[in-house]
Order: sequence, then structure tokens, then C-alpha cells
Amino acid sequence: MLSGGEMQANNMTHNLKEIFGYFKADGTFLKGEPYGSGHIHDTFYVETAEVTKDNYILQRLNNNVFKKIPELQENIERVTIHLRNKLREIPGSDIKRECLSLIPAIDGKSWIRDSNGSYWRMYIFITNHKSYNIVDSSGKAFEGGKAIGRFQAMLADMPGGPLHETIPWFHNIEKRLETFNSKVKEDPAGRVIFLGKDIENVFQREEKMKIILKLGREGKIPSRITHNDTKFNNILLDENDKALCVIDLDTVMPGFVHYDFGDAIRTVANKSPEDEKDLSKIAMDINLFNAYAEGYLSQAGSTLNEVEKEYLAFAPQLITYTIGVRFLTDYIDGDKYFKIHHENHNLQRARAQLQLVHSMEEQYDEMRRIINRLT
Ligand code: ADP
Ligand code: GN1
Ligand code: MG
Repeated sequence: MLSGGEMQANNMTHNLKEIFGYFKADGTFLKGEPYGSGHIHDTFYVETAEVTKDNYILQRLNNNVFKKIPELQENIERVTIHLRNKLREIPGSDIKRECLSLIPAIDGKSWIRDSNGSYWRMYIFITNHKSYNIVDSSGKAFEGGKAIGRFQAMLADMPGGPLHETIPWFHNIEKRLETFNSKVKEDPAGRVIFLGKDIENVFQREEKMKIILKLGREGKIPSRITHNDTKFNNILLDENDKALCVIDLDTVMPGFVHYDFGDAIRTVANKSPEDEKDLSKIAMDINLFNAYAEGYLSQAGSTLNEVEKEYLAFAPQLITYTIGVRFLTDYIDGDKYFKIHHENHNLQRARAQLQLVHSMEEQYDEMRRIINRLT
């Protein structure tokens, strides 16, 4: 912490107190500090001086990743209004904790632009939540599944037309592979020479990964409103480890249910961190897979068609592969997209993801049996 609410992050100094002042918050700025382990935005926890008032999450938005911040914010406004309306109909809901609450800026928008050109937004801090990068029990996995199933079910009837596509082709593996291939050819950071085996691991699996897009084009699986970033630390649990709130709504937009199911399994059922260096430790835990699937299907099962259900067991392979390809692409590109904490971080992440795909492939038959039994 520097003076009077100033905070250094990513080699920039931000006056959090001044930025806080641009929002219509209830309470007086006491202090701010970096928060969480997201890979995209700069996130700060802001504590207010009054114990009875809310605390806040202040975020400097990554506008390298999100090119159209007003559209992004419009999506989040629409989604949170709709979720709040739904929660109002459920007796006993704790709306401030079960849904993100954006704080409007003084000019009425849900974001501001500071004198450096940075975009900021603010949410009420969700009290008494628990957030995990790793899941250590079936109970937590089940609750995670419930949270995402309920989230999708609640958004199914959101009025007002399609949401903006905040990142075009976000989970489109054909586009991701095109970008990967062109970066491999271009080799902008001179790293490709060291990556023979990694690139081979990607190429080997290219064809089978296109099936979900194909089913979508054939009209066999519908486009729905999906979250698209369901890693477990974006699902907050309450003090008793029960499903509380789905956060990180930046990528809520049209998608296939497989994207949310797959991304959640990628993190829920991996007993090791996303960036585990020791590949021998990486494996998908079939019991955690089972528990998440059970929680998810308890909420969303009745809305899915037969083809959607049939491909749920494949979804974790697709998304884990897609994210592995994205980490490797970013490594080849010289680390421009994801925040990294050391030089080879994106490579380590990519290798861990591709190892996890391998473990999912080995357990695919059992995963299918589990989904068949649950549906
Ligand atoms: P990123 O896109 O960088 O992952 P997130 O929106 O997920 O950013 O926020 C980063 C972290 O901040 C989350 O993983 C969570 O720990 C925390 N966080 C975000 N919003 C809230 C909130 N309203 N209340 C409590 N914690 C939050
Ligand atoms: C990013 O924002 P965060 O850290 O929750 C990324 C996801 C990746 C994830 C990998 C907008 O998620 O797509 O799966 O990192 N979000 C964006 O950990 O690119
Ligand atoms: Mg996040």
C-alpha cells in the first residue's frame, strides 16, 4: 500500500480511494488490497470504515481481453437484473449474497474510466463465502454442480434478445486451432523449437474435438445462455460449503451446455492445481466427476435433450483441451493474454491441461456409464 489509498498492481499505481469515490457506494473507503487469483482482471477488496456497511470488490477491467467494455457491462447488468428478479420470487433468498450486485457510478453507468484510460467496475463484496481452487470432497463438487445447473436454469427465460458476444468464438475450437496453427508458423517469441511433443499432443486430437461444433451446426444441440468460465473459483460456496453464488459473469453469452459442464469438471475433478508441474500427479477423480454431474443434473437434467446428455461425458475433454491449446498459444505468443507468475507459467499450465485430457480419455467409458445412470 502506498499513501492515501494508492495501490500498485501490474506496474501501475492506482488511487483506489479516488476510484471508489466515482461510485455510489454506501460507506467510507478505509483500505484496499489485491484479491483473489483470477487470470484476467486486477481485482481489489475494498473495506469500508463502517462495520455495518458493505465492503466491495473493485476491478480494473482487462480491455486487452474484452474489447467492448460497455457491451460487456450491459450483459452483466441484464444478467444480474434477471437473476435478482428470479431470487425475489424464492422465499428466504439472500439476494446480496446469491447474486452479484453492480454498484452504479455517479453518472449512472455501471463502469467508469479513470484518467489513465483504465476501465473500472465495482460489486458488493459477498460476505462469508468460501472459494476454492481445488475441490477435496464430493459434497463440494455436488454443490458446484447444483450452482451451475441452477444458474443455467434461471437464465433460460431471460428476456430481451441475445447477449453480446463479449469474446467472439470464445470456445470455438476450430477458431482456436486456426490461431494456434498460425502462431506456431509465426513463432513470435522463438519458443516453438522447444515444443515438439506439446504441439504433437495438440495435433493428435484435433479432429475428435470438433464434434460439439458439428452437432451445433446440424441443429442437434441448441445454443443456450451459458456462463462459459465455470472454473471452480468462480463458484462461491457459503460458510457451510453449500452453493451460494456464481461470479465472473464476463463471458455469459450464447453457448452449448457442454462448455460449462466441461470447464467445471476440468477444475472440480482435477485433484491437482491447474498449473501442476509434476505431471505424474495429474488425474481426473471419477468420484468428483460423479458428484458434480449429480448436482448439475439435479437442476438442469430435465431441460437437456438426448444428444446434449449423450455428449456430456465428452465435454470435459473438449474444454480441457481447448484451454490447454489457449495456454500453449499464449506461451508461443510471448504471454500476452493470461496473467503469469513466472516465465514458463503458460507452458506449465498447458502441459498440465493436456495431461488431464489424457486422464479423461482413459476414464471416458466410466464417465459415460455414470452419465447414463444419472440420466
Ligand atoms: P477474473 O476474471 O480475473 O477471474 P473475477 O471476476 O473472477 O476475475 O474475480 C477474481 C476473484 O475475486 C474471484 O475469483 C473471487 O475470489 C473474487 N470476487 C470477485 N467478485 C467477488 C464478489 N462480488 N464478492 C467476493 N469475492 C469476489
Ligand atoms: C480465465 O477469468 P478467470 O481467471 O476466471 C479465462 C478462462 C480460462 C481460465 C483458466 C475471459 O478465467 O477462459 O478457462 O482463465 N477467462 C477468460 O484458468 O479468458
Ligand atoms: Mg475468475
